[in-house]
Amino acid sequence: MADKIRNLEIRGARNVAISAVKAIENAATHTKAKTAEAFAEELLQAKEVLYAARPTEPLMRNAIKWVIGSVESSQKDEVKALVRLISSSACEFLTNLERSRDRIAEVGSKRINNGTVVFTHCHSSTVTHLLTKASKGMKTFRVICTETRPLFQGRVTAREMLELGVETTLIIDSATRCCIKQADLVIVGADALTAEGNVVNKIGTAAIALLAQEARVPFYVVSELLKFDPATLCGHYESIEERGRFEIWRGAPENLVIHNPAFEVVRRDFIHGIICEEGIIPPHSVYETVVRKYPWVLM
Ligand code: RI2
Repeated sequence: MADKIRNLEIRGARNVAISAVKAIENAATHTKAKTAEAFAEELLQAKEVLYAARPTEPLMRNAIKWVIGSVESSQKDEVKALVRLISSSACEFLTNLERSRDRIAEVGSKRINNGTVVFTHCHSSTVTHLLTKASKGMKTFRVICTETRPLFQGRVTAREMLELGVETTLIIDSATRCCIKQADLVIVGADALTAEGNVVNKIGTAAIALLAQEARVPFYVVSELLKFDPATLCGHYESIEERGRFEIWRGAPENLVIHNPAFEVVRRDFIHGIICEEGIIPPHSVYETVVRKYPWVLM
């Protein structure tokens, strides 16, 4: 599973977290450990392998923390009982994640009316879930999506929108400035939320936020609160994954330096609101909302 996450067979913060939870559950179910200590050690190893798969994935880390935490805080010492505990906390986590996504769609789809033009970037399953909800609510709106170089995840969004019957326009990333004026709002996903209320998302998002501000188009981020990275509270920067040069130019001259960051930080000043399971909140209140809703994330 870690390999599939690393080579992007599984991608999108949510899908990555779901797969990691399933991998932990699978590892637990197939354990050969005879003692609780040996079982805990196996879980720790699985956690480290998954953590190392992609660095900018706080939702995955929080998910694993929740699932493994059930064993760490348990008094049980029979391995079979601990395996059952992993399965039930994995199931609980996935159910709550699904609920959060539905709640985000319910709240966010109210911002879309007949005739609204939505601008989006990359492919976020949370964004497309929201747009699906709006479309099934019989709203007729239009979507503009960027192709999102170098891996063109915007094409995935475009296909999904067309399948829904939504009028969709695909643009090259560098056409953002000339097209964003047509939009009524920008909605993008998130890979990480930081303690300062900044958002980390696919490379290109910060430029879109700047251009949205210039064009006076409201810029919204949809995100489960569990994308909050508690390490940012302690002064750490969210680490930004650097991807391989071949994604940009296969066969490039060897002495050419190619820089390929997968994500970047969008400063909270550019964000009108974070659409999360607690409603639409200002970015600077992300920390307080996480503390209230998920205190265990900070422990
Ligand atoms: P959901 C993606 O990154 C995009 O940056 C997207 O906005 C974000 O994950 C969140 O996606 P990548 O994994 O969790 O494709 O909303 O590099 O699906």
